Amino acid sequence: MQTTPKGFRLHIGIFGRRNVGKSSLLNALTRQQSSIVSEQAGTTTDPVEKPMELLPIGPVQFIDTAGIDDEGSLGSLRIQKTKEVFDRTEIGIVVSSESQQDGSWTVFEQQIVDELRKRKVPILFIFNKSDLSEPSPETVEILKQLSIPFVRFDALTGQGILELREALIRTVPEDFLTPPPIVSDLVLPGEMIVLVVPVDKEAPKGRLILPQVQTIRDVLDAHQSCIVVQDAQLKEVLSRIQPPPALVVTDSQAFAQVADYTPESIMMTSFSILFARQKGDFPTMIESTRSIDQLRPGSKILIAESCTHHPIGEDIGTVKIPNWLQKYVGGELDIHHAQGHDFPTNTLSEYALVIQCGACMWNRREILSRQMHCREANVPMTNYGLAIAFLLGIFDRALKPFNI
Ligand SMILES: Nc1nc2c(ncn2[C@@H]2O[C@H](COP(=O)(O)OP(=O)(O)O)[C@@H](O)[C@H]2O)c(=O)[nH]1
Ligand SMILES: [Mg+2]
Repeated sequence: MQTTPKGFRLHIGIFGRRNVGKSSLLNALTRQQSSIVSEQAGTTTDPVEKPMELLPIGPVQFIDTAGIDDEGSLGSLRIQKTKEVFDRTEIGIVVSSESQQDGSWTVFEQQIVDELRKRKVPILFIFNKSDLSEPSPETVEILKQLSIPFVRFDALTGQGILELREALIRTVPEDFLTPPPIVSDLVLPGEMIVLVVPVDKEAPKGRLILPQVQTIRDVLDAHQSCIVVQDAQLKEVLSRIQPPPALVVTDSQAFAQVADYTPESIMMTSFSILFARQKGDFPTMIESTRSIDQLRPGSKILIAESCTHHPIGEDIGTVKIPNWLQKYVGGELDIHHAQGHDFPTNTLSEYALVIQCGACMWNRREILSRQMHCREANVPMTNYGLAIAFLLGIFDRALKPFNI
């Protein structure tokens, strides 16, 4: 269970003011001391992430956050960290309690609910400390108005845990239960797919990377078949397979060469483009890619990479894409980089374009959130595969398999 990649887990964020019992609730759900519980407000600092198997949903990732009402300079840093959690949350648990000062509904609950609703994240409201107090009719009325389900809970004894679990399961978003296929719907039953996986010095030793493995698994799940080759073998393999394969999927690094080797009659795309469809709002990302034509020398570009790996040699994000971009635009660009969950949401409007990596380790919600932030700031956002295809002049060809 622990080896399920993070991006597959349903991310459940736990939000609320300090001392309402967020950490206690997480501990009651996981029956382990993963979060420090304290009578002193402000004990949880960084978000605590806790993976578990929540049947029948499967693997989930709980994220316990610091109180949204924290004061002081350290507090504002905690609030910033908590706000980042909104972007990867797929279900939002809002914990409150009638026994808090000011009752169970304050500007803070309103603020949390607003953030979650803005992202279309389903919400479950918990009246915690039900051993001490009853839900107030006023808060219940607000929740009904907003169509937010709620349960009563006592995190100290676990009273109400069954109702809480059931309510959580009812709140699971549909697209998590049925994620779109990666590649298997792009070919007909019986048609062959060729996957091009260059093994260069950036390839990890002795294994394949996640998007490649996931793509192979998707082919197998659909009872289809594929051949995996390096770019240097592609030409020879294509000449040998009869009937010819329906689709070639390549690592973006080898895009130009693979486009060259693959006859026009065979469809072709990249792993990264498959993941643009799986992880984000694909039509919007395609449209945004075309704005590369509006770039001018000096334009400010943000290249966002989800993993914090150390770049080796001709790294795609730090060397290759900047080179292709500057060649296309015909001059120097002002290129900036962001890594991991850091994303400059406050200064996005300064950029002319955001280019996001395939984000294979991330959940769909986080990519959709980034697209939302970009839309709000009026900045087009594309991804590595789409941008590379565009820059190499094979954009339409790489999108042909998707029929859009
Ligand atoms: N009586 C009662 N106390 C609770 C309940 N849940 C949490 N507490 C207590 O409230 C305090 C704050 O809990 P904690 O989980 O650290 O709150 P957090 O700041 O929201 O993470 C602790 O002293 C807990 O023991 C509950 O359901 N009933
Ligand atoms: Mg806490």
